[in-house]
Parts: sequence; C-alpha cells; structure tokens
Amino acid sequence: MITLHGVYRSRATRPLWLLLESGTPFNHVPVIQAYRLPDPHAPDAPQNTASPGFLQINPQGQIPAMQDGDLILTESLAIALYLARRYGGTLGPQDDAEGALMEQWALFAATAVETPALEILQAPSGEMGEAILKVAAEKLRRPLARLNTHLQGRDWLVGNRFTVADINTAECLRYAQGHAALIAEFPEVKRWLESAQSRPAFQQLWAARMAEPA
Ligand SMILES: N[C@@H](CCC(=O)N[C@@H](CS)C(=O)NCC(=O)O)C(=O)O
Repeated sequence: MITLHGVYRSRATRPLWLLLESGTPFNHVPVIQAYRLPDPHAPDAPQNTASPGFLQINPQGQIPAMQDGDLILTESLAIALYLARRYGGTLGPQDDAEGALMEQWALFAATAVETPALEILQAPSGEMGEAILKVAAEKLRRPLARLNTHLQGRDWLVGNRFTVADINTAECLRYAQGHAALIAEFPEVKRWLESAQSRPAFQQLWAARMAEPA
C-alpha cells in the first residue's frame, strides 16, 4: 500500500491529485509543516516535519514524502511522475518519448515556473509587494509564452490526453493565479488551467484542502 505523507495544504497536492485522478488506494498521513505549529516538539504536537519519526523518512524535514514497499521518495514532482508511471494508466507515459516529455514539463515547472509563481503568491501588499509582483510576472512571461504556444490547438500538454504533465505544471502555476491580469495575457494557458481545475479529482482535492485548518 502506498503511504503519502503531507497535508493537503502543501506541495503534497501534486501526488494527491494524481492518486485521486487515478483512483489509486493509499494511506494518507497528514504530516504538517513544523513552522505552522506553535511548538512542533510539544508532546501533544501532531506529526510534523520536525518529528523524529518523519525525519527518518525524509531527513530534509519536508513534505511530501512517499513510501511504496521499500521505496521512499521525496520531491513532489518526482513522486507524481513515479505514481503516474507505476499506477496511473494513461496519466503516465505510454512510451519513452512520452516519458521524456513528462519529465521535461516537470523540470520546466520546477525551474522556470515555481519560484516566480511563489513570489507572486507570497508578495506582501503595498509598494514593495507591487515591485515584487512586477519582477516575478516578468520572469514568468517567457515560460508562459512557451506554454501558450504549445497549447495552441491542444487541450493537454502530452499525448492529447490529461496526464501527470498537466498535474505537475498546473500545480506549480497555480501559485501565480492570483495575478489574473498576467494569466489573461496567455489565453491558451488560462483555458488549459481552468479545464484542469474543473476536473472532479481536482475539485475533490480542493475540498479536502479547504477542510484542513488554514
Ligand atoms: N522541492 C520540494 C519542496 C518541498 C517543500 O518545500 N515542502 C514544504 C511544504 S510545501 C515543507 O515541507 N516545508 C517545511 C519546511 O521546509 O520546514 C518538493 O517539491 O517536494
């Protein structure tokens, strides 16, 4: 049985979406970020990223982490890629070229999208926040232009069907979605992101996330 460690309010959404989308049974351990707790070492503290038991699974002290038999995997995008290949059916690659493309989009999401998208999410209000938003949006324009071009005449990123490539990329880009004007500059990206997020598995994921304490 797969065990997925990490609350819904974290990057665990990437493998969790994959698991829900594929209907794969799993055991969920809602390990929470230590920094969200007043005292992560208190005897009654919930299982968190600083708990000794969790540090044995991921000595880096970060969620998500996955166990499948003897395999322990960290890195949300790598976990989603593994689950897609092993359990995801058509969510995963059907040949080597598709596998390469799914890895390409995961690396694209991690290296070109996630950091500026998080800068947008975390920008404070006020003048300094405005300056951060402007720089982050500018950093995202080239990757978004590339994504927009790729999506012209296509519904999904790889193989003309919804796959792990869409999950990983959409989840990294979600952080920037609050910058509606930026996303609107790229209509194919907007259309694709909205259709990914209207899928029942995403809706289920989002409901579970909203049910967790903020
Ligand atoms: N690159 C890692 C990043 C993992 C990460 O930063 N996780 C956050 C939650 S989204 C975390 O565990 N933070 C707690 C901490 O860093 O102490 C991944 O994608 O899995």
